[in-house]
Amino acid sequence: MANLQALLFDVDGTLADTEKDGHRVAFNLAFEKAGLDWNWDEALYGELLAVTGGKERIRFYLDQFNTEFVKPDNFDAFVKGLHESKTDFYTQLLADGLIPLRPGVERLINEAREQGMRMAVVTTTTPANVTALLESTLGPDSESWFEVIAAGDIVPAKKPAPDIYHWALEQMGLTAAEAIAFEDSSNGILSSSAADVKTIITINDYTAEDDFSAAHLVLDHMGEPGQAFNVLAGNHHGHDYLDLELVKKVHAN
Ligand code: XBP
Ligand code: MG
Repeated sequence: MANLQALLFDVDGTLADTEKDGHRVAFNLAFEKAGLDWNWDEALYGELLAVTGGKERIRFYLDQFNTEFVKPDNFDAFVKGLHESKTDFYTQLLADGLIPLRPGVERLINEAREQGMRMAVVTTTTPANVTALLESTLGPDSESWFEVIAAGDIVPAKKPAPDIYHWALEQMGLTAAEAIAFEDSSNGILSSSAADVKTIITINDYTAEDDFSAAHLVLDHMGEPGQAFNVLAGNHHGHDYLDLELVKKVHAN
C-alpha cells in the first residue's frame, strides 16, 4: 500500500454547507435581477443537485422543470451571463461571512499543514467561489495552502466523471493510491471512486440518502474533540473525531 501523500477536498457540502443557503440563494437573486420569475425552493433545489455545475444545473432546470420557458436565440450567452451574475451574488454572500466551515474542517486542515501533508481542492464549483470561501473562513492567504485548485470548467466532464480527480493527481505527480478524498455526495464519490481514490464521506441534509457503498468511512461530520461524529458506515478505529491519524488508518486499510 502506498503511503498517504495528499488530502483532496471537495468544497460544496464537504468544507461547508454551501448549497441551501449559498448557491441556491445566489441563483434566485440572479434570476430576480434578470427579471425572471423562477424560484428554486429547497425541495426543488435538492432535485436540481442531481446535476453538478451551475450552468449545467440551469439547463437541466429548463429541460426538466420549466419546459414552457422560451429559450432566447443566444441561449449559451444567456446561461453564461445568468451564471456570472449568480457567481457575483454567491461570492458576496461568502464575503459577508454567511457560510461557516463544517465541524472539524479547519482543525483537520491546520493539522495537515503542521505535518506537511500535501493538500488540494477538487471541485465542480467555479474557482472564484473556492477563493471566496477559503478567504472568508481560513484567512486571506489560505488558498496558497492548497497546492492545486482543481475547479469549475478546467475539465469539460464534471463530477460524477473522474476527470477532475485525474487532472488534480496529474498536476501533483501522484498516483490515486497516494491520496485520499473528502466528499459529501453521490456525484462526488462516483467521481473519486472512478478515479480509484479512497474516500471519506461527511453527509449533509441533501445527501443523507445517497449511495455511499464505495466509501471507506461515512460520517455525519468530521467531529471535534468533545463533539463526536456519528459513524454511518466503515471502521472508525476507535476515534471519535477525524484527525490525520484516523485519515491515515482509513487510507491504510
Ligand atoms: C458542487 C456543485 C456546484 C455548485 C455550483 O458539486 O454541484 O455545481 O452547486 O457551483 P461538488 P457553480 O461539491 O461535487 O463539487 O455554480 O460555480 O458551478
Ligand atoms: Mg460536494
